[in-house]
Amino acid sequence: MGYHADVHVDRAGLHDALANDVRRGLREHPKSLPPKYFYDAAGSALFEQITRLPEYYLTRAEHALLDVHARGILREARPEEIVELGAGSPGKFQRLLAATNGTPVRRYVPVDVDGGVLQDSARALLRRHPELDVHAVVGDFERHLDRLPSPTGRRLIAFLGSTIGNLDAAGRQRLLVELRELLGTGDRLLVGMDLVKNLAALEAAYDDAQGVTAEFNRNILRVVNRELHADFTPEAFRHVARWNDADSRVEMHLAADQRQMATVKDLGMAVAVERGETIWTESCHKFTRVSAEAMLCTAGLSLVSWHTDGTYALAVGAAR
Ligand code: AVJ
Repeated sequence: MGYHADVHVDRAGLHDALANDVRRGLREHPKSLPPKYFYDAAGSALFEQITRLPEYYLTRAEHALLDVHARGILREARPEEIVELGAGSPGKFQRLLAATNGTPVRRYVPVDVDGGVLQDSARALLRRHPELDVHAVVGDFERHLDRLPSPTGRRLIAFLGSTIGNLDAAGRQRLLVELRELLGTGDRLLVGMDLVKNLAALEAAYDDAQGVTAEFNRNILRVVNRELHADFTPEAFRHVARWNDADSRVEMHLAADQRQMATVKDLGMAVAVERGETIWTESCHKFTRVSAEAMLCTAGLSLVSWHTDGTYALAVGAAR
């Protein structure tokens, strides 16, 4: 009982990962930066604000689906422990816990790169559920899944928030295959994913009227400036969100209307962004039941159940 944390990534490790990703991403054509670096304190606060925007339906849809379907999902899965990947915000796990019926959930294993956030939400959680054992893993779910503690009973691995949409097809397969290997008989995987829908709704969700998403997008340059002593001018970049039909995703870019020079001091690197050039910061892939089932199947998983409001979906998978 209580709180325990295994730390597999610290500030120095995160700095090195950022340095490598930025060096690679800004040399490539097109230039790109990985979306995981949006989330410093300011970026996380902006994302929280996004989740409350009228245009951004995803979080509300997922919460509503969990409120309706979590009981049934847990009744079938009967988990004794829940592993949550990218466990930054506590709302999703709380909804799962509230829906527990029958077998009690004894252990919660949140995985996130932000150890501070994990500790804060664990503390709040333990105040309400002192019987719970919280075993946090401070790490990157794309790199540190081999460091998960061994299971203490039947497991549900939750990957919610449509985070799976940030990964490209190869990244999704890599992760799902790794998750499949972690699933024993009777274990379940719960994935929240956004669905393909009309273009206007998709583009509005990623380009809101108040410009919060634009600020969120530009924040990645503030992170690079601070962490790597760079001197990008975030305000000089325009937020672009567009639907890529061939790849079934909304892409976010930062577009330069004027040529800009910046230096990234910690990398000893000069970066020229030409007029009209873009830095690709995020892809948000959208699924259908058919594409989701195919994705799971290719990774050796079967679709146990599918819960949707037509906008968003919760998929429950198991190892085949
Ligand atoms: C946190 C990855 C699910 O893809 O919708 C929100 C991030 N980006 N607005 C998403 C995001 C712009 C979000 N995810």
